[in-house]
Amino acid sequence: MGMTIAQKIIKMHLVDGTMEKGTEIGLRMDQTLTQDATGTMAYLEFEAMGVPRVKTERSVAYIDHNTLQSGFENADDHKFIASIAKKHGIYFSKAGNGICHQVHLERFGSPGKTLIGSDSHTPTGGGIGMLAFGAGGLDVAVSMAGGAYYIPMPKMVRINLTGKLSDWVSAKDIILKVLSILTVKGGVGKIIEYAGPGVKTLSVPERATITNMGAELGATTSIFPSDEVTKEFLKAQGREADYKELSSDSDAVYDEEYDIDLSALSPMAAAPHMPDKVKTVEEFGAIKVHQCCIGSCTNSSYYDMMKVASILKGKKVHPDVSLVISPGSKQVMAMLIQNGALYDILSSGARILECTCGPCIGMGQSPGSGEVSLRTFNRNFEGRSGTADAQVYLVSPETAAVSAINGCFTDPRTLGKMQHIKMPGQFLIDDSMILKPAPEGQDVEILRGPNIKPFPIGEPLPENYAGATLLKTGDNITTDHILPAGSKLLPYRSNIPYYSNYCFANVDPDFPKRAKECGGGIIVGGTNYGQGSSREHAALVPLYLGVRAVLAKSFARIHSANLINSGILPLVFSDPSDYDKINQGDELFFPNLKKEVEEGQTITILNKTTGQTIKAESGVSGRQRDIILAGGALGNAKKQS
Ligand code: MIC
Ligand code: SF4
Repeated sequence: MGMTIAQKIIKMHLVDGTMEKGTEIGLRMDQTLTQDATGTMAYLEFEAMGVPRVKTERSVAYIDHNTLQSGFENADDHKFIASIAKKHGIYFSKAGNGICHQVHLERFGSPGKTLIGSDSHTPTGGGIGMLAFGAGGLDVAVSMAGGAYYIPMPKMVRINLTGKLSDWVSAKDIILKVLSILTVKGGVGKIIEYAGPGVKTLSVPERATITNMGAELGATTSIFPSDEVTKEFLKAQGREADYKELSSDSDAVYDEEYDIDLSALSPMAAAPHMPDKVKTVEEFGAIKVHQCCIGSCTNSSYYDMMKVASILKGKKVHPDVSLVISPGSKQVMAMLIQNGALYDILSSGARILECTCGPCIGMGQSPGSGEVSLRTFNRNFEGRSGTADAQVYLVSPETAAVSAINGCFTDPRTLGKMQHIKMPGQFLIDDSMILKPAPEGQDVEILRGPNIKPFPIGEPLPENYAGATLLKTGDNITTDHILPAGSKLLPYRSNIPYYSNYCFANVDPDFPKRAKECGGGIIVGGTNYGQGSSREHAALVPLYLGVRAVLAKSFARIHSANLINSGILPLVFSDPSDYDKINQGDELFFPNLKKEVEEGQTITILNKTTGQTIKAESGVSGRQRDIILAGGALGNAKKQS
């Protein structure tokens, strides 16, 4: 039987298990990446493993999320990461060099290779034919140490692209269309593969926009074939030697197939506060706009910026709009300066930010109260911008730029004829902000600032457990709900005790106090609990506050793995309607917890407040069972050593 692209890469990297749908497989990771907001924790965990040198082909540490350095905390954390990188064989991309996913695509991404990153948008690498996964820091640390990365063998989905995008319709509109079909839960447990004659009409950055937002589908990852377009991109980056052709076999079997005719698409937008609340820009009408932000790992490539510059050239931003633009990398910025496009952008009245995540993760540029912000980013979760009642829409760079000029939501097709942007035959290559590690064996001092506090380690699973329902949430709770980021909190990613004061801050600010008073307990959630980012802090902080289990209708993949790694048990209601049998504050009792987990049985839960019985499944693999029983992955590793 023929194979899909993903199956071929999986087969070449399989070190544990068999490629049977739903069963756990272990994959060798060729490359790893970290960013600063998750990196400190990942490297602390790597240090705890006692491995002197990374065992991957290439590992890179990026500083791109919090570069404000508004206090000593970040500056110190960045020094810690730099010194760890130097010592252990990791390349270090300095603050200002660009957003991890954009730089990785430009300088390191390689078709057919596996990549794991402590950031949920690592699947951006799928645009260049990599099998790239977002994961918690601990899983990345294990991969750096040479261990396998475990996932349930995913289902295969094929999205068949035909036709060609019309003028003013872009890659962002394709992925928004996919989100409107599959929703934010539709990709869970699946790898999305793009295929068909439409593929060759899309450049590598356009493909990367699409695979980037596969994270918003909840997909395990997304991937494009590697073809002549990929080869040209790599050649223009001076890396033709990294090229490898990749395509699926003609008789490959997919679990689901969808067709999208690119020529039939219109500019799209996702309404507040979910990436799948998609309609066409036209359908939204001329809503007044206060802010437009162009950038993020989704839409900050040279190609995107040139399209924006061509729209802004000779025009002025509307007096009531703030237009902020963050090019994705130093390479992009330098090329815009060199060819004069930055002048066109600047003269329009746009504000230029550093080449970082910036407003995407709430590092400034929070909109005013109730204001409308159009963003080319990938997430518009409530409060993520830093303003609780801001109305954030996700749009393409074209829609953002033209709306910034008009002061209201505008379909870019109203601009008439479009100037076509050509991909450069040669990118400007200057890797001077990527520092090479020290030679093996060289003495390197690790610089550890006072912001780095010890992280919590879970306790082995008790025979039975009694605890209060500390919180009951609805569906689609994001990690931004569980643990907000933004400029005020991002400096404390290495300081779990401090960060814990903000757990569920935008959902129920009393949660941390209540959790401490009750001596810990249980969280009850709806469907897709923990969607969004890969931040393992969304598990480590609840662990610090004494949370022992999360009982939900379903979980997002990365968060569920992070809970297990931390030693918190993710449990799924056997009957989803049992969700109604628990109220916040109810006392729950798990009479045979350890035995039932050990034996892979259904878990019995007694609601002592109402007298009702509830059943739940732990659904963990044998490997995960050992981790849970030991109280988390680090505890388990210690037990084994
Ligand atoms: C995000 O987009 O939410 C982040 C910030 O990049 C996160 C990682 C983090 O929380 O540090 C992600 O996507 O994994
Ligand atoms: Fe950075 Fe935003 Fe991309 Fe996350 S989604 S990596 S915060 S640009």
